[in-house]
Amino acid sequence: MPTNLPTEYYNAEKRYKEADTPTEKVRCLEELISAIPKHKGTDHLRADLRRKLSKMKEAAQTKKKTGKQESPYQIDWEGAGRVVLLGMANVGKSSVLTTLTNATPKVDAAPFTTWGPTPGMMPIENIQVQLIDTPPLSRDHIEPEMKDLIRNADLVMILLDLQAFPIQQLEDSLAILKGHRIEICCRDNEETETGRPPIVPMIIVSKHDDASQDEDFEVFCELFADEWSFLSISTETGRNIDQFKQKIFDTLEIIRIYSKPPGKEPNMDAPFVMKKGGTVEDFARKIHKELADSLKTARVWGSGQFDGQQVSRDYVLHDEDVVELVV
Ligand SMILES: Nc1nc2c(ncn2[C@@H]2O[C@H](COP(=O)(O)OP(=O)(O)O)[C@@H](O)[C@H]2O)c(=O)[nH]1
Ligand SMILES: [Mg+2]
Repeated sequence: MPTNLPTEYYNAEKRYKEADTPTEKVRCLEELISAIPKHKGTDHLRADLRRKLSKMKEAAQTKKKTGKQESPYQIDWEGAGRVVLLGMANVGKSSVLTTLTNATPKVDAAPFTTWGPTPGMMPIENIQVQLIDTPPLSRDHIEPEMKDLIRNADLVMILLDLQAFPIQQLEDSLAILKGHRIEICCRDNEETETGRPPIVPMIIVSKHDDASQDEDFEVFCELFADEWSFLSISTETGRNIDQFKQKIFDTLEIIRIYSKPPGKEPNMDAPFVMKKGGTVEDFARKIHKELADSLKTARVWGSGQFDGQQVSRDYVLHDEDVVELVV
């Protein structure tokens, strides 16, 4: 075992040992491998971990295929990002899903009506984002697969009910997640106990139906103003729903790129979605790996200095750019 491994390696190793499911172990192994500095002294270690990784990937796959009953947590990734809705019972999680997506989970004033996760697709302008409704947070138990779902989400959302002691709910929700070793922090540069990268949730205050509740919301915000920022919504009256969608779009840090075949009009209805900071080369690779290899140059409409500007493969694209790849 080489001795000069960085701290990230040992942190990742700790997470690997604690991982609850094959899927989570795969993720940790990948982190572990990428934390090893590349030189001769680490060749063996890397080869060893790669072997482990490929075995673990198989295990994760087989588990998916042979599980007697397919787990409700095996949800296909769809759309431009995955948002997991968390919160205590009755805070309006299922209402968000029914109002904003095509899904139909049970909405009920009786607590604990949602037992498994339910996905739905929410349109935001011309893209779709996957929302996943989940069972209420419970101090006693959390499914290992639920932990995976939370840790792997693109965005974790905690809902609080403005009409039912939101201060207490925020404190309880955070304490429960911490208790289950899910590292929720209000900033992404915060250190966590396990060394895992922190999850920075979006906190949404629900059931802010009309102006008569403005004061309650303001008081609540003031209490936590140093740490968190909040958006309040109402699925009942539609209040702030557009802002809610916009906030999700912004937090996902994605851009939409339209592909323009040479000599043709771009298809503006079906953008490719990429991470912010993506380049022309990343875009080409998204379409086809070989296209990225044979790419010579590209033309850009939108963020360029002028329409149809010729740019190189490392040009950084912006939201709603139209790109013509030249091979
Ligand atoms: N006034 C009001 N009630 C809401 C709103 N959203 C949900 N509710 C009600 O709150 C209760 C719990 O909602 P539900 O979505 O099932 O909560 P969940 O347990 O977190 O999934 C139901 O009776 C809903 O009708 C809202 O925006 N305003
Ligand atoms: Mg529910």
